[in-house]
Amino acid sequence: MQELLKQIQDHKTEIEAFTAIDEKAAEEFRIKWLGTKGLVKTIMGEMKNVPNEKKKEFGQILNEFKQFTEAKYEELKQSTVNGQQSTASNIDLTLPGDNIPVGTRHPISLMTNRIISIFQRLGFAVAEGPEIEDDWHNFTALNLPEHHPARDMQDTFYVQQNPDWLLRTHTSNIQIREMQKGKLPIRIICPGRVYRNETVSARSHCFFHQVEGLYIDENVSFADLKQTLYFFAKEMYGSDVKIRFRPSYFPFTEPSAEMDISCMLCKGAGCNVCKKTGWLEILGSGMVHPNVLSNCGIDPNKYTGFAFGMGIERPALLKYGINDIRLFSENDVRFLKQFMNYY
Ligand code: 2NM
Repeated sequence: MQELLKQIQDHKTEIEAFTAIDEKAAEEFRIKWLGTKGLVKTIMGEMKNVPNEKKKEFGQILNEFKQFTEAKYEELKQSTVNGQQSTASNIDLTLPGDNIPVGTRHPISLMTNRIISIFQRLGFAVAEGPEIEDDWHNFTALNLPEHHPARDMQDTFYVQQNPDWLLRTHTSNIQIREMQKGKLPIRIICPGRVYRNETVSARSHCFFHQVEGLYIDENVSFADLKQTLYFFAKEMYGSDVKIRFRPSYFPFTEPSAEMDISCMLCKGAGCNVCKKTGWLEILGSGMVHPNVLSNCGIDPNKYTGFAFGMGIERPALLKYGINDIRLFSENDVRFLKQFMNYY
């Protein structure tokens, strides 16, 4: 009889210490102890060996053990509801949850991501590069003559300790670095922050954001440029938008063109935003100048390519109805949180 009492005590110790991490573990507990071949049944079967005068006493002990095991199982079941373990079975699961605030994407990131994903669908890959750049990658390689006004201290931020270094004035340095790697064809889209020494106002800032693109292969033509940018504009601004190309000039492309879309506010009738022209300028583009290709070690007789560039701030102002470019860099949460659920 002592042996039976000890066995029950050992079982209780084991049961007491048991914890279940999920519903499956709780079910395993039930099968082991309370199942039809479980240990509670087995130990109940010991009653037949108990002498008659002890039967009442042992009956009580065994009953109490059974109830103890059943109570433990109920507790395990409760603490593993929905497949999760709660540390205490007295947690009130009906209480409202903690409010954990979610961040919002910056409107400049939203705009950049939209542009990138359109070009990714055409097979362009995202490339990035340094914001602190040397004069050669920012200007010389791009066919900018020695005395071009962009190189002026007035327009560009130079690093004081070393005037060969500057803050990039466009993201073209990424394309230059990519071309230098010599792996062709190239089809890249290059987002990033750029810097120009301008007076900060509601309309312009000393840093802003750009997306540029580059496509180089054999037989890339101006028709490819037009059709790619045409597709982009329709995806970005809607299929009913009108598009026009105007001849332009950049030192790094020849020929060069700027692309306009019909003003989305007045639908071409003329308003303040489009300065009564009915058109909005959205990007610059052109066939990469042969000098730029050879500066980067690419044979301009074998390869041709087109490039384009656009600012992010202006379209973002238009799309989201913002009237001051400085809001983009002030990190005022009252401004930023308005872009909750935007894409
Ligand atoms: C623009 C307009 C036209 C451009 C050219 C190049 C490079 F590196 F391939 F020569 N990158 N970006 C380019 C051409 C940029 O922005 C208005």
